[in-house]
Amino acid sequence: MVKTKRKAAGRVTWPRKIIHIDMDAFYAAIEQRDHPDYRGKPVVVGGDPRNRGVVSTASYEARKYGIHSAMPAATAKRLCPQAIFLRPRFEAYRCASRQIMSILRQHTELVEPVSLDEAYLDVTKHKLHIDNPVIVASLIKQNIAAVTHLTASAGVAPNLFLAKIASDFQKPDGLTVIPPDAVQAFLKDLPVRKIPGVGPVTEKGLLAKGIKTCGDLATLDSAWLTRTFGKTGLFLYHRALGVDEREVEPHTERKQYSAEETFEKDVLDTEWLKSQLRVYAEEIYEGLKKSGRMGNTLVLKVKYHDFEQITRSKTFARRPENWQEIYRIACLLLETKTLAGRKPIRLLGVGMSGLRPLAEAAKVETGDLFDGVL
Ligand code: TTP
Ligand code: MG
Repeated sequence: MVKTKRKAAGRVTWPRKIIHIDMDAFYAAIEQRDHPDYRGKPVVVGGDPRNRGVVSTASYEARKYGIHSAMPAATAKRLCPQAIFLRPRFEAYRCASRQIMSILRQHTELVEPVSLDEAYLDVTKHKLHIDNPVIVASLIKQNIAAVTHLTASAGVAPNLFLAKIASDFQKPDGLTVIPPDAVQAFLKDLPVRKIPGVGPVTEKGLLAKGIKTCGDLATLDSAWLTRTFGKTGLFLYHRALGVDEREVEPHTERKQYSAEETFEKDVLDTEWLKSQLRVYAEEIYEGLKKSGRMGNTLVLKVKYHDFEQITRSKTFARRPENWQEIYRIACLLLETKTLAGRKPIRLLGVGMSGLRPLAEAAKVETGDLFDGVL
């Protein structure tokens, strides 16, 4: 079904040739590269396990003990006391990231970096006229290994979401191809949770209706899915059929990072709105940290039931060091600068602007931003 050899691209016609590259255990792999003593050992990069630090990532040796990103570092220490615990060195990670992105641009200008260690490429028209995208992906992996001494996993598919699933399929050092003629077979047994964007809550809603796989989703009526799950229903239906029309968008780094949602019903309950702010705050904090940046201004966006839209912002004295700080300021703005609780709200969002590389922010502002935080 999923082919990993070059012949996979064979004679099939590719409507688009998309590659997703994702580095393996990125921060931890760089630490092992730069400190030969750490190779082959469990390495955990993140905050201080003695404080309230959180794991940024763990080497594959450490993952065997159940350690993973976003876990409290103290829990990681309990699971594997002998692991090597390190604070992040963002400058080293950004340097490797720049090398990787420049290798990708040797193949096409259509490169969309998603975070420091992840990017999409559209190689439908390859710069050096290499037709077979599997050969391109394999060359990229070799180039990255030669220049950075790090391993990457690659996914090759006819669209972005399939390429992303593919790159994750055989980590580490994987190369997974989903040729156009294998898409349906690949999706048939794929658990819904594997669709990027489907988190635990959506998964639970789908499982409650007996929908386990993309194959299950594809047999359903799209109108029923839309009625039952709103906009998400249609999104899921398309993904289950292997449809993803998004283009690879080469961009400079985003100026703002945000999360927002239009609710199915207008909401008056302030406590419920605050529970949404908590979700956005966590998402924004983790997302920004993953991209190696942090903002200094929080923007709260509210659209009332009558479509009147307002934004309220607040600049932090120093960049937030955890999601709770973002959450606290968002709640403050909601409670003091909007009509929440008095006028029904149909859309709520939080954004961060004034984005800066984390290492730079740390140097400039506190000198020790990461202690006990990441
Ligand atoms: P990922 O690509 O999600 O993870 P990874 O590269 O460490 O491991 P793999 O891809 O092999 O599963 O994230 C890239 C880097 O982003 C990661 O090395 C550290 C950072 N990161 C965080 O700081 N916090 C997080 O919650 C996550 C998921 C990643
Ligand atoms: Mg990675």
